[in-house]
Amino acid sequence: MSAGDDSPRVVALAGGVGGAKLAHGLALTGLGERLSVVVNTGDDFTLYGLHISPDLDTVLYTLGGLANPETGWGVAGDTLITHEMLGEYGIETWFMLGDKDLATHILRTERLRNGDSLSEIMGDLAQGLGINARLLPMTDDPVATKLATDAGLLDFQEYFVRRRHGDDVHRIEFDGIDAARLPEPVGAALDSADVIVICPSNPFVSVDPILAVPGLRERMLASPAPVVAVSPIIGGAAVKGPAAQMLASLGHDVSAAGVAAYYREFVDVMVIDTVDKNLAGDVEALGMTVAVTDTLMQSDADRRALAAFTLEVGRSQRLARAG
Ligand code: FO1
Repeated sequence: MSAGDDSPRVVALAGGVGGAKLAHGLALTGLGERLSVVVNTGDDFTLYGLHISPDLDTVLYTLGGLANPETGWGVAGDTLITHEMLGEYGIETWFMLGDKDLATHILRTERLRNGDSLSEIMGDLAQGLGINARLLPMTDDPVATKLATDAGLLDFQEYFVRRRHGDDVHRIEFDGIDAARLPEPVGAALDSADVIVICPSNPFVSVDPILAVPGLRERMLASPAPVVAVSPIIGGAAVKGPAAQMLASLGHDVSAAGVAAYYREFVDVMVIDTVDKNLAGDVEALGMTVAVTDTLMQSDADRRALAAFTLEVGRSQRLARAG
């Protein structure tokens, strides 16, 4: 369905399950191809010779209505027959690849080997699943998130999956980021956006890598679009994943206000959950506008409602700017 010309052009920065859920909510508001989702690729890695892009695939499957509802990642109802056979051979199988999921990795790996870009590949996969939104990798160049912990410098999936993100993180690096080029579709989407949404993703390993792509942050700040962020922290805890633990070990306040403080240089409006409405004053004291609503997404209706709220907040911020 192509969106009407009156609907806003939206760029959403997303990574992980929470990010994919709000990106899905934005798509459910009927934005069609006026929604561009810029996705973190710092979690990408090679397994069994296959190029795995966990955050891109989580957004792909979620917008395609295929995502496993329990985990948020992987394909609903997928089987693990190949996974089990690998185990038969004594191969370490701590990273579970479903049989349907493998189709994505096989196709992506073959096309990368043929010289296609990650952007081209993901665009075709999205089209194949009937997705109108544009699925845009933050870069087509290799970037690998690494985490400095007491157990040493860990690759992302080693930290996140194998060690169940149990280690305290003291520093985070994005290997390859200095050479990462900004894809023109990402720059162009930021330039022409009416609103830019920072999805409720992990600030450190989902949002930061995207903003670290040379030129991306500058294009976002130069864009006339207001930047609206949804807090991934509700009531001092992360909905999913290590965001709260990372806020603590990296020295930030473990709250929606702590996330707001972390985002204050580039976010105009901070959307926080109703349970955190007592923090609204703290967020405003940072010089940010605050908006309070229910941000826990437990259904498609929740996703759509939060997306609509976020777009409305962005619209009124844009009107306020216009004066
Ligand atoms: N997360 C896990 O905790 N265990 C897994 O075995 C696992 C497999 C997996 C396969 C494909 C995929 O796209 C994601 C997968 N994830 C798994 C999630 C993944 O580690 C995270 O979604 C991101 O890397 C961080 O958001």
